[in-house]
Formats: sequence, C-alpha cells, structure tokens
Amino acid sequence: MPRIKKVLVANRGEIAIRVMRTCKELGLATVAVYSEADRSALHTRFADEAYCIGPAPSRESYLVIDNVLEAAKKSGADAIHPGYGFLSENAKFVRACEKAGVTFIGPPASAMDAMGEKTHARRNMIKAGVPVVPGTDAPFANFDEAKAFAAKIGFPVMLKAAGGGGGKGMRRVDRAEDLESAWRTAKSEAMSAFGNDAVYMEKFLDQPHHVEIQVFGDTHGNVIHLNERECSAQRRNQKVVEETPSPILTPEMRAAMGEVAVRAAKAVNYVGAGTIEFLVDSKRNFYFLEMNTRLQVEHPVTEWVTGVDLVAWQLHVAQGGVLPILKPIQPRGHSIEVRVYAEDPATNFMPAPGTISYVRVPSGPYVRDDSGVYAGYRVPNFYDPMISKLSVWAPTRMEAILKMRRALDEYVLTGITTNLRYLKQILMHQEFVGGNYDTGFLGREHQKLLGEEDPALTRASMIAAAVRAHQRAEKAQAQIAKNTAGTGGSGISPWRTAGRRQAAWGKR
Ligand code: MV4
Repeated sequence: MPRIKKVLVANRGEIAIRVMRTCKELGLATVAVYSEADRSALHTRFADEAYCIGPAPSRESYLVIDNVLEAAKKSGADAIHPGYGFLSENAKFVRACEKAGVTFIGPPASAMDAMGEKTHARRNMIKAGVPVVPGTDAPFANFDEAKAFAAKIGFPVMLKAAGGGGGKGMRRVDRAEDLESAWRTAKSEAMSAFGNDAVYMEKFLDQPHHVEIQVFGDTHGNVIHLNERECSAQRRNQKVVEETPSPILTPEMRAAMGEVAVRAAKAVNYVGAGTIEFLVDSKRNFYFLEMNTRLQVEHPVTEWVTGVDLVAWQLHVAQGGVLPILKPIQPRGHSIEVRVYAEDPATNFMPAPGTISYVRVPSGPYVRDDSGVYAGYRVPNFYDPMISKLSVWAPTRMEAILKMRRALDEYVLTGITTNLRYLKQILMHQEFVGGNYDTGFLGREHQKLLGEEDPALTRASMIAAAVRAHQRAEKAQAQIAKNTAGTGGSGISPWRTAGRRQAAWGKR
C-alpha cells in the first residue's frame, strides 16, 4: 500500500478544515474543492491548492463524482477524504475512486452496501445476533402487507424508509385508521429523499435515548470500539448537543453495547471509522438502529475522552496500518459538544444566512471550536447552516457543563442570527443537567428553551425578583444607617476622614 502524500478533502465548512489540520500535522499536502458560492470560504484558504468543482447547488458541485475526481486528477491527489454528508456514504463514489486509482479514506463500498439499505442492515444484524428493534426485515410489497403486520405487532408502529436513515420518510402511526395516509406520505418522502420508496415497519419505542458507539476497523481484521456518545438532544432528527460518557449508561451496559457494536462492524468486515446507532428504551434495553459508515459530526467528544485523533487513524488505516490501540480504551473525564447554527430558534429554526460582522470564539483550558467561518464571511444559504462545533472537556460531567456554559457566554458572533442563546438554555435546563433527557426532551421543552417561559412562571419569577430587590434595598438601608451613625448623614465613617487635612476639603 503506497504512502499517501496529498489528500483532497471532498467537503466544505468546519469538517474540511478539521481534516486538513490533521493532514498538515502529518506532513501531507492538502487540496480543497469548492463550489462557486464557496469561492471565499475558509477551507479554500487552508488548503495548499483549491479547485472549483461547479455551481453553488450541491447536486451540481459537491455531489458530482466526476467533478471531484477531475480535481483529484488535476491536483495529483492520491487520496480523498469525504468528511461527512455529501459523498461520504456513496458506494458508487468509492468504486469510482478505486477505478481512478485514488485511495478513498473510509470503509469499502461493500460495507456501505451492507449497511445502506436499512432492511438489508437489519437482516445482517439479525444474522450476527445483534438485537434490532422488533419489526420487518424486508420492505413491504404492498399496503395490505403493512396493514397485516401492524395488526400483528400492535400500534403504535414506526414506518421507515428502507433506502436511508436519519429519520427521512419516517412516520409514527398510533391507530389503524391513520396507517394508509402515513403509508403514502412515508413512501413519497422516501422517494424524494433516497430515490427509493420502499418502506418497512418497526414497533414504536416511546421517547427512547439515542446512544451511539464509535467503532474502528483496520484492513487486518481488527475492530475495536471507542465507547459511546449520548445523542438524545435532537430536534427533528437533527443532533444539537452530544456528550460522552452517556449519563444513562452503566459500566455493564457500556461493555454489552460495545461488544455488540464490534460484532456488528465485524459482520460487514468494516474498515475505518464508523458508528453503530442504538435506541435505548425506558427499561434500558438497547436495539441496533442503523450504522453510519462515515466519520460523524460529533467525533470530537470521543477524541477528547480517548486522546485519539480519529482522522489520523483514518489516514493510518487507509495506508494499511494496524490499529494503534487494540484493547478497550478507558475514557477519561467528560466531554460535551454543541452545534452552533446560523438559524433563528424563535422562527422555528429558520436558517439565517448573512454576513458575519464580528466573531470571537471561546478559548481557555479544554475548549475546542471547530469553525468554518470568519468576520466578513457570508454564510451561504445553499448548504447546512452549521457554522461551528464547540466542544469542551472536564474531569466530571458537572464541570463540563459549567465549562460549556462559560464558553457559550464567551462566544461572540454578530451580523447573523444564531442558536447560541438556545444552546445556553439547554445547558442551564434542569432536565439536561439531571442527565436523564431522552429524544423527546427538546420538543417537550421547546418554549422554555426559547426563553419564553410560560406567563404564570414569568409572573411568579418577576414577583420573586421584586421581593428580593426590596429585601436587598431594606438590608442596604439598614447597613447605611449603621455606617452613618455619628457622621451627620454624610455616610463617610469618621474613622476614614480622621486625620485628613481640612484644607483639601475647604478647596471646594
Ligand atoms: C425510532 C424511534 C422510536 N421507535 N424507531 C430513526 C432515525 C434516527 N435518527 C432517529 N430514529 C428513531 N427511530 C422506533 N421504532 C425514535 C427515533 C428517534 C427520533 C425520532 C423522532 C425524532 C427524534 C428522534 C431522535 C432520536 C431517535
């Protein structure tokens, strides 16, 4: 396996910069690709060279395999890192890289095929003895099959797109009479999201936790796990806050889920960084949900507690290296990450593109900000509006919460609307601090998190504040009275003026 010398990063924003940073530390040359809308994006400036791969829309640039490979050819890049999203889980792209003689830094196309189609993934997991959410292990041929299966397992059920995960085309159905319309909606959403309208069904798990396990495999058959990430703080299937260790995992659960995750990865001969997603129900049973065959957005929290640079491992394994650590890694301390978005929580999280006039990111001990923006940068509206990921580490969870609160207070971003205040509200919320929040948390607490407490609470808190202010005033008055006894009301204690020259006073 030849040594990699030059890496083309087929992505944009913070992840492109994050990957380039490790490449530079390893002495590798870097190549950026950008759309016409990203001509002045930060990642194009970080790379040693940069190539335009098409117009602004992703489907005409970042998603065009030939354009990316054309840039690899022009630049002489011998490897491509896909980041996450875009082509990162596209088996066709992996095969095209192989055909072009360019090393794809990620799993083999076969692993993507095995995990991409969700019922195929379920069949593979059932065969490997991995617990899956009760449901079908193949898409339905027609509505009558779906109706019969729902009658068998009982409502509520979850209809899901077989063509892809992430919640697209997913529909919860509580009653038989709602099944047909949900069926139609799920199929049309699945078709537009994945070009495949196949749907399958699972028993609905009520407000589960979303816990995922980082796995890593090399080309010598070794697979290990690097513990879990708690990702239940989600809004509409979009992760907002992630942390590790999970506050709900016992050491026994961690060991069991880690073993199952390794078994799942081995079952598809996994190579590279991957994530096994689990749902954990209220009885702490865990079920395989799906496998993400890519490096995840939230990988920094794992890097904080393990001390592993996951991109460095990806590059090492892509060149045939043996996993640097083969035994279970004992995580140290606690890490939390929040996703900073150019969006307005008050208008239902509408993306808020625009030009950043000033930015000062938090820093100090154990604070990391993976950012893709700068003062003067115009956040385009063609792509996901995430502008940075802020992560912290501390010895304990409470200290990590306090550090994240301090970091969020320090974050200055003007010129656009962001979700920074919303993120701070989450870190202040007693359910988050308590650690038992589930996937329904952000939806349930939406109003409170917007800082729009309900009127009754607001009135009560205003009255309490007024009473407190009155008590403070009374206390201060009493103190002044005590201090001014014998000073004729000037308030200046005789002890402080004794000995001062009268003349100075007389000059007034
Ligand atoms: C579920 C579920 C409950 N029951 N499946 C699927 C996509 C993944 N990102 C989230 N998914 C879920 N699948 C069954 N059978 C709950 C989730 C879920 C979720 C669903 C809606 C809104 C937010 C969610 C966050 C985490 C998990």
